[in-house]
Amino acid sequence: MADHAHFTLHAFWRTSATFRVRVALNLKGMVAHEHLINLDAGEQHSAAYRQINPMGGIPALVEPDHPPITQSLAILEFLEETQPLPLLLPSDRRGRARVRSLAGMLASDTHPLITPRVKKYLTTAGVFCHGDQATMADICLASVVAVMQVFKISVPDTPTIDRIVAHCSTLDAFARAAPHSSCRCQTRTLAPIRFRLLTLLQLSFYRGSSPCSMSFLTKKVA
Ligand SMILES: N[C@@H](CCC(=O)N[C@@H](CS)C(=O)NCC(=O)O)C(=O)O
Repeated sequence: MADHAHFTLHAFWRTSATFRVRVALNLKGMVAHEHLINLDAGEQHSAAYRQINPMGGIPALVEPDHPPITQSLAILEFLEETQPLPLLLPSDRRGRARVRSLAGMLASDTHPLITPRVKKYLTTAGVFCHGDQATMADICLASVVAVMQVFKISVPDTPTIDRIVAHCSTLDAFARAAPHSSCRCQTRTLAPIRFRLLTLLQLSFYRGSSPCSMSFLTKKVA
């Protein structure tokens, strides 16, 4: 096992971003000393940790005498260059682009709403996310919740999100754009569509098709 124990990984047991780095370290047979940053106790906001990552997010990988590396995907790229085998990126450039695209989608596009600082921000907002009229932030928030409702996915304990979205839905612009209102979908079609969505998302990873395309949602379910 390669000794990279001079690396310190600022980590917390529960987080997906830390998990990504741990798996990469394990696959590459690398060892890093873990330093716990207790997110529940708010240690990510301490002055000492803000020196390491001013954004207050974990993970951060620190190598003595070098600037800390934040952002889990940047850390994975760094580990890939430090210890190339086994490869975490395909050897062809199109394959690399596809894997980076999938990783970005999973780590960036789907990650943020559940992380404490975003959740906290959204639980201290007012009628809207920002100020007293709907902004792009409300449009984006409502869009995520609208699609989650279509697939009957709920996130408990988000009263402010619920309040903002409920308020948005009283506005004509939001109500007319709602999935059920614009496509006149029938509730009974949702279960097989949800199944198809999950299955196709899984299969697309193995077959090389794009999991981002929504066209399959409109196809008739056998
Ligand atoms: N895009 C960053 C996300 C970092 C991040 O938000 N980490 C979460 C834990 S998964 C965190 O530190 N949250 C602390 C907070 O929001 O206060 C990455 O992939 O490293």
